[in-house]
Amino acid sequence: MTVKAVCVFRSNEKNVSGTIHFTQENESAPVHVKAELAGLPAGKHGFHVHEFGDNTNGCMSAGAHFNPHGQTHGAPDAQVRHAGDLGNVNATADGKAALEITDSQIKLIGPHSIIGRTVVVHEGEDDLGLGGHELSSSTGNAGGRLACGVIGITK
Ligand SMILES: [Cu+2]
Ligand SMILES: [Zn+2]
Repeated sequence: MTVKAVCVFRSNEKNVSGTIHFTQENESAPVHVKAELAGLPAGKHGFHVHEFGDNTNGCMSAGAHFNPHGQTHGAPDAQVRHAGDLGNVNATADGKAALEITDSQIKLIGPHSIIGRTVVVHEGEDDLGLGGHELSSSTGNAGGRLACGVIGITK
């Protein structure tokens, strides 16, 4: 049975807004991700699923990248990556970013479901683990957290 989820970035001090839709048709199918964001500085911004659905202290309470398999950080198309590593969104000069991907590591069904976790968009570009910075292998050195929202189930 198809499972659908949605994440909304609510109004925040940075005025970043957006909606991300996730769809998984069955337990072995990849997840379709469609994001439309606005209010971003032009350029690339790290885009990840983080571990917790906790925004008590803003986006910081979401914890680290969702990493149920104990891997190092990587690109969405890399063999070795955190499950939550969705790469970057790329904002145009008007501040809008659209992303539509299919991903085989995030799940909406089963023990490693991302439902109830948080999507974070970062200030800087995710170097996909290749930047040579000490943070490259944990966060992609993507900088602070611009906006976030909890992933919830929908119909
Ligand atoms: Cu992140
Ligand atoms: Zn990561």
